[in-house]
Amino acid sequence: MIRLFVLFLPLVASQSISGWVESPGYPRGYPDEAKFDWKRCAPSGHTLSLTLIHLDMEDSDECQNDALEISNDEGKLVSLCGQKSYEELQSSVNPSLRSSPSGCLMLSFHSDYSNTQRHSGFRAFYTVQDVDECADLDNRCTQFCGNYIGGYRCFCRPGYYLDTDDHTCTVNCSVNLSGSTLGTVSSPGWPDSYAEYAQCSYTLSVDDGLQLVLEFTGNFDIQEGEEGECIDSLKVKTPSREFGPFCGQKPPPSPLLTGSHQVTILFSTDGTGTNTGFTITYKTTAKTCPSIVTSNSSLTPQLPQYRYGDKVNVMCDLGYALDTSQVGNEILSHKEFVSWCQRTGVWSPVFHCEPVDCGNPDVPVGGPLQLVNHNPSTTYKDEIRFQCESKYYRLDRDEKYFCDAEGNWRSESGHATFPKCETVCGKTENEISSFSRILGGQEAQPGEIPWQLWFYSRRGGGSLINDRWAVTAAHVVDGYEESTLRIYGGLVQAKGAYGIEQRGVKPEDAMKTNPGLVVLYSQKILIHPQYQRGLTDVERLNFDNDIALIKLKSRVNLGPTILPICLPEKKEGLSMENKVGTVSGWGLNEGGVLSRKLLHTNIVGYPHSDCSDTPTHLSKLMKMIFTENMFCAGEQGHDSCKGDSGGPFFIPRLGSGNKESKGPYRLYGIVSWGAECKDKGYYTKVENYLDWIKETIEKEESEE
Ligand SMILES: *[C@@H]1O[C@H](CO)[C@@H](O)[C@H](O)[C@H]1NC(C)=O
Ligand SMILES: *[C@@H]1O[C@H](CO)[C@@H](O)[C@H](O)[C@H]1NC(C)=O
Ligand SMILES: *[C@@H]1O[C@H](CO)[C@@H](O)[C@H](O)[C@H]1NC(C)=O
Ligand SMILES: [Ca+2]
Ligand SMILES: [Ca+2]
Ligand SMILES: [Ca+2]
Repeated sequence: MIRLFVLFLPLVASQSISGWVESPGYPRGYPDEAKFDWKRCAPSGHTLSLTLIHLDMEDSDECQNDALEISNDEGKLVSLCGQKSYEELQSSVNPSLRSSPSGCLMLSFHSDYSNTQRHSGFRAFYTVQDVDECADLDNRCTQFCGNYIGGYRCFCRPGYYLDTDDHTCTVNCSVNLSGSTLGTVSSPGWPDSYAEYAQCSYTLSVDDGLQLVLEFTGNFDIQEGEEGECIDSLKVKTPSREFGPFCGQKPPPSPLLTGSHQVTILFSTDGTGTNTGFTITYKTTAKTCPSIVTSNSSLTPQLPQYRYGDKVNVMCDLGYALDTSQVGNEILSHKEFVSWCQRTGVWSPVFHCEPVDCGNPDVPVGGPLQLVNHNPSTTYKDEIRFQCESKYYRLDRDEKYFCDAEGNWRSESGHATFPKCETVCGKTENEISSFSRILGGQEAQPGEIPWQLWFYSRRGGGSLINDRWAVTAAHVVDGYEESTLRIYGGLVQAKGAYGIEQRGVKPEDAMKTNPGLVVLYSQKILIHPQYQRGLTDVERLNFDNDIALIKLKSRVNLGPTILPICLPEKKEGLSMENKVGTVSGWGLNEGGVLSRKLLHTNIVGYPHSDCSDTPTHLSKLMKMIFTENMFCAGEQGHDSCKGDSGGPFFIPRLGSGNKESKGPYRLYGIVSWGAECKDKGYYTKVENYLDWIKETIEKEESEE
């Protein structure tokens, strides 16, 4: 038979846990200039205490000479000298000589150089004691506390278990009720007050075609704060929703249709209160589909509940449409699709209604029309505005456009087409008051007649009528329909043009030294179809319809020296008799030479009777035919002449066009022909060609 002998060793083997400590030489007396330090620490869960049983040292003020100092981890406890009896020590000193739990005590003794008499010193007994953690009301055990030597332990009442923090007593209230379709769930302890520090989780899970329905039966009483906040709380969670937290005395709306076949009931409590909790009866019912299939749409038919197998038409709301990338047989139109309620309570198929997008407005590239905001947002109800690139244009309609529900931009007043930038016509940048004619004319100032054009190669004039078109007389360009004509604008001194035409200066260079000069090129020349083309001067007896349109190669960059003139507003069948206007050009002047400067003069329309057929400039025997498409005008010594052909006759006379009542300048005549350059010239009556001009331009631009 084997016997086991067990040897119990002290807990702290290296240092004994009780014993004596005394001054050097005790009890015979301590020497001068002695120094003695001592330190002991308590094992964990213990304190160390010291009991002085004898003290006999030299006495001095504040123990300056010889002293015994005792301290713990928190600081000095006492500083001693002189004599004290055991009773004195027990009552006033010893109770304080204690370390903190698991802390240390330090003792320091020293003597100075002399003693008047012999002193025996001190003697003390040290020992360790268990800490009674349970005596501390702040011990963290939520139910019972048990002290033992070197530690403590929390205990729980029956039915509770100690949580992993070793202090909290809690209950096992989490249940997995998966598969159960009918039953009850109650707070732990029901119908008595529920457990403290509970974290209950009840898991319910049924077939995915069913939804769980919760009914709160019996009392409902969950601790609530004064502000209505939940101190303890009940929550019901499904994968997609959360109900609660619930608390107080009023049960949640019952029955609670969770819409889900998976539900977790969560109940959590704190350490206070005596409330009784809840009891829930759970059961199941078939799942229903939500009354919304997708946002921004409506359903037909409208039912209070949709069940498995129900079919609905889903129609996107106004301003929303199905994304065109979505495909499926169920899509009925760009706004509508069919969906079915599935057994699992979801709709299928589901397409999404997106806000209608009008896209970036299609503003013609390179034109004067611009968006005020270059990067607009372009979905349903978004707004855009237009502007023109410069002050030389004006919007024909200045209104806001909105993206409508069909994805089109539409104006406030319902227009589907964007506005146009029309050239501002018949206005000069600086109206110069002084003025005077060609024959008997005055020189024009830069920018004074900014619509005046000059065809050097044809020795003729023209007028700019918008940023792309000019008019001239048909006879000026007859035979040149196939050529690209160089046309000068912004010219008052001919030298810029002469440099280009006669000395081979490059147009770019000429423009650098003549800042107002603009060089344009014709793209297409359109002579009036009823003009008799290809006749020689000798053959010609008829200048009827002496008008041509010139389409320029590119948009004119309008500026102070090149601006268009307006056309007459409408055909009024006006007699030009006594109408005063200005004619301008580069024609022969009084000296019979071509002018090097742009000249202008004011003339007056003659009565019709004075304009009748008149001898040609070639022969007094042959008469030029006068037609309704002409008028004649002049003044003694003031007339247009050879070389002025194609140039403008405009009303009001120069210098008065910017005055509100008179302006803008309008092109009433085109210099056409005359017998002699004296006092009467013949002009094409522009008023008669307004329709032809409009239709021709529209036709040409629509073909671009
Ligand atoms: C409660 O649960 C804990 C941890 O899940 C377990 O350790 C303990 O034994 C249980 N107690 C009871 C009474 O069921
Ligand atoms: C509950 O039990 C079911 C089986 O009965 C299991 O599949 C499921 O994972 C469990 N849920 C939880 C939360 O423990
Ligand atoms: C469209 O649906 C979204 C998301 O549901 C919502 O925020 C928005 O208000 C809806 N728009 C309209 C016009 O109803
Ligand atoms: Ca001394
Ligand atoms: Ca203890
Ligand atoms: Ca509570």
